[in-house]
Amino acid sequence: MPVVDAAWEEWLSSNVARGCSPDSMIDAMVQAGFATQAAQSAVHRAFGEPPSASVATEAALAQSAPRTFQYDEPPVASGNVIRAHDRDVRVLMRSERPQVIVFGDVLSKDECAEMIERSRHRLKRSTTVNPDTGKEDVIRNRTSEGVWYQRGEDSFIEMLDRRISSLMNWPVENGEGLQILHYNTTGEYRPHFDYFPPDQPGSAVHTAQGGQRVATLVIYLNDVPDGGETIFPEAGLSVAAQQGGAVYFRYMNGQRQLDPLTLHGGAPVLGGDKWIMTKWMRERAYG
Ligand code: PD2
Ligand code: ZN
Repeated sequence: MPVVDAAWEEWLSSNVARGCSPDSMIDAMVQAGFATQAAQSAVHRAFGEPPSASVATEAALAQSAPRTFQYDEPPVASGNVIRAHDRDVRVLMRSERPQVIVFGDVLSKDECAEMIERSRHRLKRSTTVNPDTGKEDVIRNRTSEGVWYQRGEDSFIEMLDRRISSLMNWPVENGEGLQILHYNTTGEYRPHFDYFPPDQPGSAVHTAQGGQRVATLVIYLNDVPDGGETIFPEAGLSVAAQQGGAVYFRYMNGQRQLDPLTLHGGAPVLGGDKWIMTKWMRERAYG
């Protein structure tokens, strides 16, 4: 459980000295697992402001310390091979904290090629959710192009939706439509959370329908010659893109807590290009 120990005090004073804004520091502490009130209180103190009446003492601070994320059982089946609707999928690696599973053979080579060919002419520059407004912005930290497919758009997409839902063991109705992303050489997706941060005003627009995102499956549609790994910088994990393989990660538990260790990104593509297909699952039926 994060507490404002000597290391955090050092972090607070050096960020104040570097001229960081209080809001950016509070955001960073919340992302590291602190309760918003505890983060606000520590940051205001670091800026030399007197504690407000509502968050006065160290005791109050300790009490408002966040409950750490509780790792409950993920829904994905156990075993080394999982029957996913119409296909046997191999489990290559499992991590418990954060909950990450690497799969092989989620799609065949032909299915990967078919998804790429269908998508090539439909690509549009990718957007990211603006945390303040909830609107989609084209921004620098996501250099890729993408296309969305409606759930069950045709029989091929429907089969993939069913296979993925079966593998993630989460209802097909709770899934967002599949998204295809294409990165050219140098393209990347800087580290981010796939969940909508509850303390950011723009998130409400996105969670109004279907609730929070609970888990992601990123499927690699081609072998990337160099770079382009999916990275989890807080966990020190990196997953290489191999055609037909996939990485699953789960960030919301049964108590609706969110796991900050699932911070992840797409590392820069150093050679060739990279195609992925992503499925995000929600708490409830979506769309
Ligand atoms: O391209 C990836 O590996 C990647 C990494 C992180 C994709 C996403 N996130 C995403 O689409 O959310
Ligand atoms: Zn992501």
